[in-house]
Amino acid sequence: MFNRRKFIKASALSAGLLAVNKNSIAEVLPKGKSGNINKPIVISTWDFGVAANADAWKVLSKNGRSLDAVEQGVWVPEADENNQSVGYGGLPDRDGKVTLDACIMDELGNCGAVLALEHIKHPISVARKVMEKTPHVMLAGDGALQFALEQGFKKENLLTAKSEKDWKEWLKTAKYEPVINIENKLYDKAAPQKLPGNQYNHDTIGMIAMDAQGNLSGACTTSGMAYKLHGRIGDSPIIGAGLYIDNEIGGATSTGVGEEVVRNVGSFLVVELMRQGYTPEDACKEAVMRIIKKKPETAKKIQVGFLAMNKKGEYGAYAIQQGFSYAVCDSQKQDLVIKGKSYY
Ligand code: SD4
Repeated sequence: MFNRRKFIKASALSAGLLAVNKNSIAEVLPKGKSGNINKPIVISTWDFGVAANADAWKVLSKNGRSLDAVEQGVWVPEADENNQSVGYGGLPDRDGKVTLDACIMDELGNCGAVLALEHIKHPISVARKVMEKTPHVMLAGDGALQFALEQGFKKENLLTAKSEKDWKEWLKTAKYEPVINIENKLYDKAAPQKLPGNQYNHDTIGMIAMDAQGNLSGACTTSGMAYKLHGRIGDSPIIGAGLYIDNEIGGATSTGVGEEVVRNVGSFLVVELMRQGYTPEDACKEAVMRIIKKKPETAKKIQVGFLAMNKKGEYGAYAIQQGFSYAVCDSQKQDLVIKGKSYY
């Protein structure tokens, strides 16, 4: 964990000066002063981002690489069987198959993705292998599974008893009605919502980190819309839609109904708006406004949220509907949850 005393002392002494050992945590300065960069830092979508950020921080606080931080961070919800949104325990498609989407991107513009991958608990790590071990960016379905097995990943049953029960309940009506902010409803362990099985529909963790070297990486991983058509792919594994990193400018990720994000190439748009000088929050807001403008009637009924960070370590979010939250972990605070602003 970060040494707070050392940090306070160093910041007070240097009073904004950056003349400290390059690898020292004392280089981490509070944001808000011109020229200062808030790093290392990690942000991620929804309340469940707190636990994911904590594991990412283990890497970042030891001067590790942001790529390792985001991979390890999102392992937490991927492995959590109580999180019916990501990885193991995720809700299945309408045929009862858990199909996972994930992508990862580093500071050099390298990226990898898996689409509709079955039977592998950590799709983000398969996405990273696609990035590092193949000349390709995306692998889908059986091909992605075959590649994962060749890389030594273990084949597992990802459909838990709870998710199977919910799916069977859903089959009784088989209605497809996305519920707004379902991630938080599912995650609220203190007050679990007793939603009928046909209401669990969308879930994702998107994470962006900047390491002590100032390099940005991102990861996005999901079981997608619950009870989707078999083979349906959302925004989450699509570079530019569910995630985009440009190490000169910043990074963005999205959550919510992926179809609307894909239509607007949402995360790429957010990064390009930051390039034009928008703050992270304003860039996310503009991306949301494009979705609303294009399909105002659809937008009233769905949730889409964007989360972004720029090269100064400033961050912000904006969503169509109220209730979108995100988690922040930096040198000042490790378990911050922020309610993002929204249009409605
Ligand atoms: C998808 N964007 O598959 C994902 C789901 C999601 O919050 O993010 N839900 O469309």
